[in-house]
Amino acid sequence: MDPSNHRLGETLMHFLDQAKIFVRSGAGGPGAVSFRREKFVEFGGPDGGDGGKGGDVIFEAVSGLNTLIDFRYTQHFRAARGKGGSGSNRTGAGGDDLVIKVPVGTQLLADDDERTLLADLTTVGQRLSLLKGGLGGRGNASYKTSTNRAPRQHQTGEDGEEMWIWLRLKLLADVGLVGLPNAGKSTFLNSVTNASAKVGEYPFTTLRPQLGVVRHKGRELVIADIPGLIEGAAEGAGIGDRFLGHVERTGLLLHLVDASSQDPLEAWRVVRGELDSYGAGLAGKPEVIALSKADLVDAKQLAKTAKALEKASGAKVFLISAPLDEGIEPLLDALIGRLGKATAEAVEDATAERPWSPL
Ligand SMILES: Nc1nc2c(ncn2[C@@H]2O[C@H](COP(=O)(O)OP(=O)(O)OP(=O)(O)O)[C@@H](O)[C@H]2O)c(=O)[nH]1
Ligand SMILES: [Mg+2]
Repeated sequence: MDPSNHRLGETLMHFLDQAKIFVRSGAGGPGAVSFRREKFVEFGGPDGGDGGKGGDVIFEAVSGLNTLIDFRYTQHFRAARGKGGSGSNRTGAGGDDLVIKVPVGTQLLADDDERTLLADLTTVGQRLSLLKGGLGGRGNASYKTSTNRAPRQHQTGEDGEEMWIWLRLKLLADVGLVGLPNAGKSTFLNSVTNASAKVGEYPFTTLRPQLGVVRHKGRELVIADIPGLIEGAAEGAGIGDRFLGHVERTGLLLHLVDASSQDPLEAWRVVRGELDSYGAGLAGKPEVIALSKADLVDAKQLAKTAKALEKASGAKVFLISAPLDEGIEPLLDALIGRLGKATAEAVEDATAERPWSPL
C-alpha cells in the first residue's frame, strides 16, 4: 500500500469536509374521532382533537466544530412526528424540531447535477429551517356543522418532507497559508497562533486543514494552514487541491517560500500556477509573500533571492524565521493592513451579489 495514501486515509478519518445526508421532517399526527359521553348529556358531541404538527428539520452553525466527521457515522436524520389528537378536543403534541449542528462555514447543497447552493451558514448561531414538519390532521370535532352533528370525518396528518442533501465545509479564516510542502507553513502557524500543528522535516506533514487564531494590535486573525501544494496538484498530484476550498473564503493568502530551497523563485511560480488552475478566484486574491527559513541562508544570498522574487511578483517580500521569531511583527502588520483593505473590497463584492433565497 502506498504510504501516502495510507496517511491520507487516516487523516480523512478525523477530518471530513463533505458528506451526503438524508433528512426528513416529522409527519403531522392524525386527528382523533371521539364523542363526548357524559352521564347527564343525552347526545355527546364530537370532541376529537387535531393532530400535532411534525417537527421541522433545522440546521444551525455552531462554534467549536471544524469537521463534518460526525456525518460519516450518522447519515439519516428524522424529526419527530406529531402526536395524534384525542378526545375532549385535545390537540396532539407537536413533534420536536430536529436541530442539526454543523460547523461555521458549512454549505448546504441540493443533490442535483448542479449541486445547487441551498444555504451558506457563515456565522455562529445562523439557522436554516430546511424542511417543515407536516401539519396535524383535523379531528372530527372540527367537522361539526348544523347539518352534521356527529361527523366521523377526520384527517390523517400531513406527511413530512424528505430529501438528500450535501454538506460541504469551507473553513472560514482571514488568512490562508499556501506554499510548497515543507515551506514552513505549520511552523509559522504554531509560532504566531494558539495552534499546535504537526511539523516535520519531510513533505506532506500536514494532511488536513487546521485553524489558528492570532491576536495582533487589537485585531484577531484566523489563519488556515493547509497541506502543501506541488506541481500538478490541480490534477491530483500529492494531496491534490482538495483542501484549497478551505482558503477560498479567506481575505488574503500568505504565500510562504522556503528561502533555503534550491530554487525559491520556481517554488513561488509552481504554487501560483496551481492557484491559477484551481480557479474559484484564488489567483486573484491579495497575496502577501514571505521567504521563510531566512536563518538558513546567508544575508547576501537572501537579499538576492528576495530581490528576484520582488521583481517577479511585483510585491514586497518579507523575510522571516519563525523559530527565531524574526521578521514576524512586520509580517503580521502587513497581514492586518492588507486585510483591512481586502475586507472592504469583499464587502463591496458581497453587496453586489444577489441575496440568497431558500429553495
Ligand atoms: N531553520 C528553520 N527551519 C524551519 C523554519 N520554518 C520551518 N522550519 C523547518 O522546516 C521543516 C518543515 O516545516 P513545516 O512547518 O512542517 O512545513 P510545512 O510547510 O507545514 O510542510 P507541509 O505540512 O508538509 O506542507 C521542519 O523541519 C521545520 O522545523 C525556519 O524558519 N527556520
Ligand atoms: Mg504543514
